[in-house]
Amino acid sequence: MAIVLITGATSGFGEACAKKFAANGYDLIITGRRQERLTALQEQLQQEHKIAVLPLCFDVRDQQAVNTVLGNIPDNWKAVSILINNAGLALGMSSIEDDDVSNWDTMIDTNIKGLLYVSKVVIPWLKAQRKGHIINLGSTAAKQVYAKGHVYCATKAAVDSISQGMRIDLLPHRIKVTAVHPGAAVTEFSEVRFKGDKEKADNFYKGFQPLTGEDVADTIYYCATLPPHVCINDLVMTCVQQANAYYFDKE
Ligand code: NDP
Ligand code: 8X3
Repeated sequence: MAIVLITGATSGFGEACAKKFAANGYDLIITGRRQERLTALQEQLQQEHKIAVLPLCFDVRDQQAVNTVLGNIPDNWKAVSILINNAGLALGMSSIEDDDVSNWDTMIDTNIKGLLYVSKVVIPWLKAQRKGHIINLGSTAAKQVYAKGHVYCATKAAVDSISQGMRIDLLPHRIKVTAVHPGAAVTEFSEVRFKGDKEKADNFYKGFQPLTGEDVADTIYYCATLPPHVCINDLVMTCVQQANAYYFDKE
């Protein structure tokens, strides 16, 4: 069966994608920094779906770790069909002059450079097969900037641009590139953004019914299973109470 490599599979969209693709018989490479979650997901999916799962624990910001860990997997696992570049985060929500430089560094290093490091290793594997699909997680924040979103929005705009560039450069190799841009979705995203402040995280989702990880995974699965000659290039999805990155109709 085909192999899907999902970065950031220890929670949220990545975990939901792992479950969706596993339920449909795909073998999986799942990555993240939390080994115990990777092991638990591996055991669960292997048992429930009789598929093969390779868990890889590394930080996408560490280029050497990305190269070593991914580069050293057995050759049969390098026949990846679909790469889902999902690992990412927002940190903080302050006016630009009040924000911490370390938040900016982490977001830029993870959302932009991490995605590039992983792609750099995997693209030759896809090229060798003369087919494949890269699915990058952008955001509505790639399309409009919201107040106090500055650097996070910029990292997702970069994902949008990188996806467009990848699509052009990989066209001769028949590799599809899809950027999926979800709006507000309830995952661990806001808890991470507000550094464990559960009240602030919960408040973010008050007054509207956000997307779920499963909504996004279903959409990614749809994009990934279209006929070989069809590619969705750019897809923006929101819950019904959200019109763009900053405009909501809350109760
Ligand atoms: P979660 O916080 O639930 O999941 C994020 C995942 O990324 C985790 O598995 C985490 O794993 C992984 N990750 C974060 N930093 C690193 C790192 N340095 N190295 C390796 N893995 C890392 O958030 P979501 O599922 O919501 O977010 C997934 C993607 O979707 C992100 O790119 C996010 O920006 C984007 N997005 C989210 C939206 C939302 O409203 N939730 C909307 C639009 C886009 P671990 O901690 O184990 O390393
Ligand atoms: C994540 C969605 O609205 O918090 O990209 O920016 S939002």
